Amino acid sequence: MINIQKAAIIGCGFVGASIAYALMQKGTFSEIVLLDANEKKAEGEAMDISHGLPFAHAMDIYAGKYEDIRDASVIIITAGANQRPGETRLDLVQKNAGIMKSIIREIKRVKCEGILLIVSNPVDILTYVALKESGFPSSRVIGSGTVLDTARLKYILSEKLKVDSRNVHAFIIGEHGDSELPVWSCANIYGIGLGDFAKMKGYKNFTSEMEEIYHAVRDSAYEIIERKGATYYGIGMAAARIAEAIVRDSHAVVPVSVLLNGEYGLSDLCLSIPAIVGSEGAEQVLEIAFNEDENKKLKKSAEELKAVLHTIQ
Ligand code: 6V0
Repeated sequence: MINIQKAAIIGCGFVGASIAYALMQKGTFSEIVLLDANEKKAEGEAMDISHGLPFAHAMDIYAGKYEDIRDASVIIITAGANQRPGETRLDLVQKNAGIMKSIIREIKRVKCEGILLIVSNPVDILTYVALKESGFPSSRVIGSGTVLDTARLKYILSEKLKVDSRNVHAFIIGEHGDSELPVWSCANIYGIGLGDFAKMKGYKNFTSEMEEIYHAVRDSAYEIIERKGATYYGIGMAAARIAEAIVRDSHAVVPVSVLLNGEYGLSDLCLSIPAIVGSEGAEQVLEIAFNEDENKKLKKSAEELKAVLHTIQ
């Protein structure tokens, strides 16, 4: 039996702890189980986050074992090694794919029936690995994908246009990484086309700004890592948003990483496309009429991901 009010977070480093903290503040769940290969770390995070409860919502946050997560409705996986000096990106893929497989084997051993939300990088590759290893239906295995990149796009657009970021409707698709792309053809501010809104704000031509904004979004992680070594607050809120859509069955449209099955002429890989997310996970992958340039760039992003997928043992 699934307990819809219960979440599990596997991997309690910077990212796992930030997701737990965001979920605690939002009061999304009544029970959160933290798991880490380093048990003391999970215990310490559970203690520290619990001390914020008197200022938030009543719930139970504790360090546990796989047996404790059997009935969790959402299992968020952030475990993974970080790149070490001298290590290539492909080395990291092999290492994190190995970690992901071992975690999924444990999840299967205890017969979890919840939705898997993959956050570890490279997220599209690891979502595919988790899907294949688990044998779960594709709706039950989703990656955080470009939900964070989309938030970055909305934020940067809102700063440029001096408008509330919640009024900005724009999204990023494809790989969560260098080949991702913005879907400018769908971008609008409160229903007003991006170009028209930019004109209202005094821009004669917004095209060069758009290119600059895309680069700022794509390179955000590099810029943050250069300054503070890791990124975790933004993804904390992004993952909490996805978990909230599942637990509240809100049918939210979010650009999560999902298995493609012929949509956009692509199949047998996971990448980000806006999907409807509710208690069943990714209920529907939306087939949107992107323009020719966007379709071309999406195909290129898929090709790059496929090339990496072929290297996984
Ligand atoms: P971190 O702070 O090193 O934490 C990783 C944690 O995983 C550590 O506490 C480890 O002990 C734990 N761990 C390792 N192996 C296992 C295992 N087999 N079982 C349980 N726990 C294990 O890294 P950080 O939290 O900064 O990042 C975690 C992952 O998130 C990395 O792969 C990042 O690249 C990725 N991010 C993904 C983002 C996204 O948008 N999808 C954004 C930021 C980071």
